Amino acid sequence: MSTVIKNGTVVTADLSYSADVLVEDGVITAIGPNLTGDEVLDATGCYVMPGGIDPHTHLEMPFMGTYSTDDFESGTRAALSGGTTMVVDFALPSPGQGLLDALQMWDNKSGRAACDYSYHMAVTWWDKQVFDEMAVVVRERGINTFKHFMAYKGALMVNDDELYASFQRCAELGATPLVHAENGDVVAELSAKLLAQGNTGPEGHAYSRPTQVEGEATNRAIMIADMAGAPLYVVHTSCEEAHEAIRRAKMQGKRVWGEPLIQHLTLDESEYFNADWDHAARRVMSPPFRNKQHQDSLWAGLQSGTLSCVATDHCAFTTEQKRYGVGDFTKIPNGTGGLEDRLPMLWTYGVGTGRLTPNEFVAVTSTNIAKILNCYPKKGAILVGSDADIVVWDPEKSKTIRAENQVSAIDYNVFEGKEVKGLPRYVLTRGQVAVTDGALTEERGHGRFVPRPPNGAVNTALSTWKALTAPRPVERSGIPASGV
Ligand code: DUC
Ligand code: ZN
Ligand code: ZN
Ligand code: ZN
Repeated sequence: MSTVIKNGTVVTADLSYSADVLVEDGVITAIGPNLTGDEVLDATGCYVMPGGIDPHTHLEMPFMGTYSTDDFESGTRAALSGGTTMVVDFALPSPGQGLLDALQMWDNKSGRAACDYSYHMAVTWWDKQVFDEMAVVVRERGINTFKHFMAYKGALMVNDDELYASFQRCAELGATPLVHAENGDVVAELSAKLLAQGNTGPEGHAYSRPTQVEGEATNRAIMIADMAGAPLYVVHTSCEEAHEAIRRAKMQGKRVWGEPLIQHLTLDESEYFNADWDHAARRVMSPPFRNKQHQDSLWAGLQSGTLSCVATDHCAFTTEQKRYGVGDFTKIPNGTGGLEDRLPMLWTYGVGTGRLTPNEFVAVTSTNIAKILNCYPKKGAILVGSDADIVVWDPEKSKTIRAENQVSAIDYNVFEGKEVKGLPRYVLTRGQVAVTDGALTEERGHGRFVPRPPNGAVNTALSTWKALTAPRPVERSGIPASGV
């Protein structure tokens, strides 16, 4: 069976042009005028773009005494409904658990995925088993990214010696380290102090994680990656201090990428302060929402290219789960949703306001991350031979975001009431039509794992000084008798 998408404008990261797109057996087989196929999808007035790739989700993740509520089924259905055709989830070993053991747990969950997916492997502790298994993860499982938490002290956090060891191992294996960059020691101190002062409400979460904790950790991670000879991908960059560190590193020729979230781009800290308990707690995530100046910095980063990809960190908890933290903000499960709203929100607030071109939109929602993660042009492209992960985007279609209409399994939406203009007309996942005029027609379990081999192109050492200062014994004529 073949499907042809007719009369649309193909929009990729670098080109816009009129053409039909032919899909056969899940793959794009022709792009050009006057194509025919068994099934015809009308794209008149629409943009034909690579489906979105969300590089940052936590589906059915054990976390803070509970599990995130959207699983691989509801999460990937939510993704497809909003034009996202691939998610990259974090396989998270509990400290002491083997990496391969954790991967098995994730494999047991991901069989229900309706769209394609991949994993980042988290390094939450360090010893020889982790060192050895990292090679298996890269070479046999096709995972070339390792995530490190610099926060969540006493749980997921790794220290600087562990970061340095793991980053070096990534460099050896041709893998890319990722960091959640917040100074977990300072967060723990500030949290304890706030609670002792009687600040127990959700706003305490924001006070406990000022932008400095993120700026410091981002800078530290960049320097450690530099010494280890590894590139670095910084997840959920939310503030100017972190963006500044990334900008500076890029200007120095270091291979560092920053990933703002759609939540940080469009929602601000007033959500914690001018709100009732449930409203504020539902928006507790790490890093927290920031003020308008930080938002402006993130938009400037997307416009200038110093920030590379827009993600969601989709980690959805119900109101009931959020209420575990009544009386102690440190017990509110951290996380917000966004999988189905990322593309419409970024289009509305990015393209609709003139900050981004449609081509830049494709770059930051799909193509850039496909290249960084080394699954381009299978994903992130409209090219002959690419997977037919396609969104037919209607720039005139609009809606008001309402939790009662969402696909996600939770009972609220952090974007409630926002008007979005720009929505999918059709979404194809490896050629299968999963959305028709906004209605889901996806197939449970259609999703396949996307292997990502080591990426020689991006995995070059950051520093040129390393070559000049490689350790070698220095020949000296005189040896002091003792002491100095
Ligand atoms: N931040 C969140 O808000 N949730 C999941 C993990 C994280 O780092
Ligand atoms: Zn994180
Ligand atoms: Zn996350
Ligand atoms: Zn299928």
